[in-house]
Amino acid sequence: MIIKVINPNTTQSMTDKIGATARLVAAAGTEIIAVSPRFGPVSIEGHYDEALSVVGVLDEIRSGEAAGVDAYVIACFGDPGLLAARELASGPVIGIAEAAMHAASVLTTGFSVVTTLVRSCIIAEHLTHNYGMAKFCRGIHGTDLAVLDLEESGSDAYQVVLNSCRQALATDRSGAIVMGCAGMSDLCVRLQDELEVPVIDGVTAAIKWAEGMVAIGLKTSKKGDLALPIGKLFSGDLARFGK
Ligand code: 5HY
Repeated sequence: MIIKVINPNTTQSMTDKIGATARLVAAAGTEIIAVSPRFGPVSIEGHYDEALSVVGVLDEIRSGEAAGVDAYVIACFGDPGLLAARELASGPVIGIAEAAMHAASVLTTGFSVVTTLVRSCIIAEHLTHNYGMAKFCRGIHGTDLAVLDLEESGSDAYQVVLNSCRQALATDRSGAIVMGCAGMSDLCVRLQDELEVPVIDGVTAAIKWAEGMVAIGLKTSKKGDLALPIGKLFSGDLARFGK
């Protein structure tokens, strides 16, 4: 099976890291294609960035459908464009926030999210309600690390995230940590060893979930709101997205 992992920001080093993390857990026979859109923001740290990243995500879904991709992972913790992507896709589309929260909810009765900027915490909070995970989410904590700080080798990002995880576990009385950024996917194993609680990365959780659904023949429903988009004219820069 082919799983296309879409990093909605355009930072190739982060896409390469996300791809490497995904390949570490992918089953034999699963081909991982990790991509960034050809256009969009270098990082997503708020509503504006997220809104403008969605067209790039949809462009990658469209080319994936033409290439016979079996499933997709949207590798940004805001799960940008998730429902619109499901309209276009025949196979399952999983968001990393959705996957991480659901995985956490079967491992503990209360988890904490540790993410990047404080200003993007509200996006995660909205998702906990959208996904019915609010009753499991005991707190969302911003480290005020910029997303691209996670790409700086030699930075103190790991220590900042570790300290924030420790504080979250104590303050929230939670039993697990959900990583609130795809750029943190490579920190999980080490954090889990140090914290001795489950530390859940959405990239790996989404890969295993997608693999499982493809393996049992499940596809996105084309009945109702996730049916293929209605063909119509789009103008200007979006003209090529129309019929
Ligand atoms: C992410 N931004 O996973 C989110 C994290 C965040 O560019 N990749 C990004 O801060 O919302």
